[in-house]
Amino acid sequence: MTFNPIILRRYFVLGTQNVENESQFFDILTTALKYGITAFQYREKGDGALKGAEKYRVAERVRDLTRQYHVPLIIDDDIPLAHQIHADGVHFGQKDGNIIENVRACNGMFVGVSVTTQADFHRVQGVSGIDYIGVGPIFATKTKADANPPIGLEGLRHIKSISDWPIVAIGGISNQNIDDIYATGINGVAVISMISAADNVADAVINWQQNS
Ligand code: TPS
Repeated sequence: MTFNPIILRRYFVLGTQNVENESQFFDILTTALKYGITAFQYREKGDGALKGAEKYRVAERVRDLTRQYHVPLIIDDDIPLAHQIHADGVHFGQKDGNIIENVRACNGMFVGVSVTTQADFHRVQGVSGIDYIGVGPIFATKTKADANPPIGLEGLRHIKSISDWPIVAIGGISNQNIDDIYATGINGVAVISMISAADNVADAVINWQQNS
């Protein structure tokens, strides 16, 4: 799939480790797709994450569901899985191996890379084949155990000022601060807990659509 930055607008990230069980995972994902997320990242990582055949089985169902709703599917840091299930893109962290080799191995799929600091940005600057950067954490997040210190709106504005890549902001984004994020003029917002921990997932996604 050719990359269009419009898909970054409402970018939902989820793995089974973020929720109670697999059935809740698919309930939340289906609701999010139905009410208007524009991209989905399957991120099976951290304590309680599935591996091997189990991860593959869930990923296949995720592929079918995202196709049904015409929403692009991005796989976090798993190139073989992404190829196997014909994902649209792959997302990498700064510690997920060599970015030039990763980009090469993603032939046909688009590529996103996480950036926290200016040093991270300079590490990937000039690498061709990167389609967007995920900038954050913007605010404190409880969802990623090994998260870097938050960079705040100032940090986001700074990376935006030096980057030619489309930007999706992530980390600690909630109803309380999402307007400030969009106001910076970045392409989109990525969230886990704003949706996965909402009392009412449908309302949360509808609200997101109205605020974006
Ligand atoms: C597009 N990342 C940075 S903060 C965070 C994650 C997973 C936790 C967000 O949870 N950019 C993209 N994808 C990624 N996986 C990352 C960065 C890494 P919450 O919204 O609950 O704070």
